[in-house]
Amino acid sequence: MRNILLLFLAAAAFIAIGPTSREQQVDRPNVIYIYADDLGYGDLSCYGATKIHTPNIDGLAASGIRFTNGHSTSATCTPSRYALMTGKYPWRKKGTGILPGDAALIIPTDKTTLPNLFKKAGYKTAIVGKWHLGLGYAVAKDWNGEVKPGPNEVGFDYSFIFPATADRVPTVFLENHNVVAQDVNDPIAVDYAKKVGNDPTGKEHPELLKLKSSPGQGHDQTIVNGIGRIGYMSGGKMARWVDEELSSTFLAKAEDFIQHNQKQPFFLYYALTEPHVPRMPATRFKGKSGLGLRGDAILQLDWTVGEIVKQLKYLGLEKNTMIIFTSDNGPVLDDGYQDEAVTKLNGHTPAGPLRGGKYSALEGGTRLPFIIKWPKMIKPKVSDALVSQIDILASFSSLLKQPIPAGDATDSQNLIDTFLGRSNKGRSVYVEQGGALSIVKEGWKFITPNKGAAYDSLVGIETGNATEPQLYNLNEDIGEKHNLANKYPQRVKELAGLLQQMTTGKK
Ligand code: NG6
Ligand code: CA
Repeated sequence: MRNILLLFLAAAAFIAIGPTSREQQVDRPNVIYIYADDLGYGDLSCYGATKIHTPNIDGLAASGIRFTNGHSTSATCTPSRYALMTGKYPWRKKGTGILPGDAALIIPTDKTTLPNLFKKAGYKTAIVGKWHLGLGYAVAKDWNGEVKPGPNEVGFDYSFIFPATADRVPTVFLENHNVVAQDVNDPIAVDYAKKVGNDPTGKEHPELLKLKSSPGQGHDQTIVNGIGRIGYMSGGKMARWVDEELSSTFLAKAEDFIQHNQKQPFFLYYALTEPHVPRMPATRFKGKSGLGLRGDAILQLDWTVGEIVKQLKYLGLEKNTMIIFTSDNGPVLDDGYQDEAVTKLNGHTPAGPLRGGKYSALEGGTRLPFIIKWPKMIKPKVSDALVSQIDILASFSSLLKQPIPAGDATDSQNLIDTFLGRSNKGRSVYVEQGGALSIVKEGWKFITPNKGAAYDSLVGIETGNATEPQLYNLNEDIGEKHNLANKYPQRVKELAGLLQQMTTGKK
């Protein structure tokens, strides 16, 4: 009887998943989206860096497509990630700026998101790494119970994250809904307005710091692992991360997920923290680059990518796994800590030929390394098409044949042929968000006039702000050196009008 039952179950399983699933496995790649944090256009040797060598990421570029005009939507983290997840421009929605570590979730749980699109297509989905899109329903929440909604509610089957940035409290990991290694006898409290508990702060006790904060930038509240953070926390002594172990912890979790899901299509959103501040790589990388801790963190990032590729090869998954490698915003040297990024720069140019960097409306803010490798389908090449992370959602909707309901992901364009190298046509119109909004149309870029300072002296970056209109011909002037607004007033008018129409719906 038992044998008959087993036979019946096996037959039923074959009918249910047999041929279709095999076909799907051939068609459908595993997808690993590797997101660096604050990595600039000029930070990799495959993008022209000569003072630092990144052989593993160069390897992705050599066997895949290296985009020279690939973008995030924004020059900071939260909005870029919001766009990637939702397929909507972040500037359309209030509250999508850089979030504190105790913010509520800003991604809708009832709309199409990148992970739930994959899930609908039968993929196993996971996020490992930095989240920075808020958790729970409100700022006030209990970090000692289940913290939700969060990544699991927006489409990730599995999540292993830290909540915000490496420089913000709480400095803990969450695995699905719970803080890892929490202790009922040492509950965690978090506050961004006032001090909680008795932990020393960087402001009161600078002598306890192993990494000094930069004057005038903050990062001098609760000290964790010898580093002053933004925000106050108490408790959770066992749960607090050690910065030097962040990267290897995420790597181990990513490898576990790949290992466990090797027999079915999976989507892994692997959001690394390098080279965001505080740059505190594993001890074995310290001093290795000669460019200070920022360079060392980039070497750690490159090594990590190499480990993932190695694992895919070992499991026989390399051929049918698509790796997308990019960054959430442009580079910054002094982002709050005196870590020698400035003093040991040694001629390295983190933004390459671009002007500006993180926070900036200039190209350095959103034009980033952007590489896609999928050995089975993609032939190596360099593509100059204008592509954005916001287009990943609609492009996978097309590849996986999962239609997007009306009203969702409305800013995302299907560029799957461009992402797979079958076409060189990118977007014709694109909006970039630095402090000010810019619009690019067919290689011409207009930056909205505004009153902000032209130079942010705290971080040492040109912001792109100017009271007069700016117009650049990016096809000939990638470094935005020649403002052509006076020469082409008609073009300025056209682009300003188009941007206004896109942002306000009015002509
Ligand atoms: C800024 C922080 C900076 C960094 C950034 C977020 C100050 C003065 N600076 O506000 O250190 O944390 O936010 O970076 O607080 S991002 O890559 O996540 O957008
Ligand atoms: Ca970032």
